[in-house]
Amino acid sequence: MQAPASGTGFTEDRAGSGAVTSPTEQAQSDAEDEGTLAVGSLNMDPDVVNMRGGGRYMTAYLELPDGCSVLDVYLPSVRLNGIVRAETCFAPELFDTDKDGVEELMMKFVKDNAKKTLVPGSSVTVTVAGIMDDGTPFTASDQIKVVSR
Ligand SMILES: [Ca+2]
Ligand SMILES: [Ca+2]
Repeated sequence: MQAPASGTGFTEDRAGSGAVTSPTEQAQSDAEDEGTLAVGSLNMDPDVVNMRGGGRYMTAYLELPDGCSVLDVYLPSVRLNGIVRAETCFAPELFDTDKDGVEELMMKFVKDNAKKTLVPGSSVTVTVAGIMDDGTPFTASDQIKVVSR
């Protein structure tokens, strides 16, 4: 294997960054690295989804870590379980469903579309992910129960 020639610093840096960056260095670079994934927390409502049940929407309450405002979420980028788009017809509304003093953004997903990504089970992971206005990606997951009757 041949070492990268001088002048290919960009490639060299990219190749090395994953292997040699310590957690401390990673944290220090967060401010300037807009690509760092923000892992938030998610509260789905309802907690139990009936595959045959009614209701037009599933509601997701998204909380993001310190330094990220949920109001900066770029809604058209948001997907539930990688597929289902968040409805963009609702004005942003903030709640604090877990009463921890950090506000959550409410998002709605068409239930019939969300069901296509679900299988019955007692602990089914629902992930909501997207990007912020500045390009920072975020993800958050919750567990719900999915029943088939
Ligand atoms: Ca819930
Ligand atoms: Ca909260």
